[in-house]
Amino acid sequence: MPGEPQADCLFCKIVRGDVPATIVRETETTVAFRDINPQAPTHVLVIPKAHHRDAASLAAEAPELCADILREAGAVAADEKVDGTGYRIVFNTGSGAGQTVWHAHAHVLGGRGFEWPPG
Ligand code: IU
Repeated sequence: MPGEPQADCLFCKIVRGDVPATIVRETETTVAFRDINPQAPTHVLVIPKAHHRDAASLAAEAPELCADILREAGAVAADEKVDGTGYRIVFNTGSGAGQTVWHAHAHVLGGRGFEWPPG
């Protein structure tokens, strides 16, 4: 069932506290924690506590959580003081785009310059 916790999902385990993570923010519906392999001085992942496999599934199955994630991404950027210079919110969606963890997540990247188009 969409939204149900998955026993073998790494991010569901982080939500449950079964896998350690450096959590920087938490709400009733979301958790934000530092990426273990940071690609920028600020690299935080914002995830829904409910399990949805990617951003498109999340939008279809629980659209209200998309707003929660974007609101938290902005709060992370403010906490990290990268909101003034600008930051990037990335949802890798599908393996061809680099998604490796099949639990929807927003990367919040900041603290350095960014190029367009992205790599
Ligand atoms: P992706 O968009 O699915 O590739 O992002 C998954 C991210 O999860 C990636 O940046 C990893 O470094 C990160 N990550 C993590 O923070 N903690 C972990 O235990 C594992 C992956 I495995």
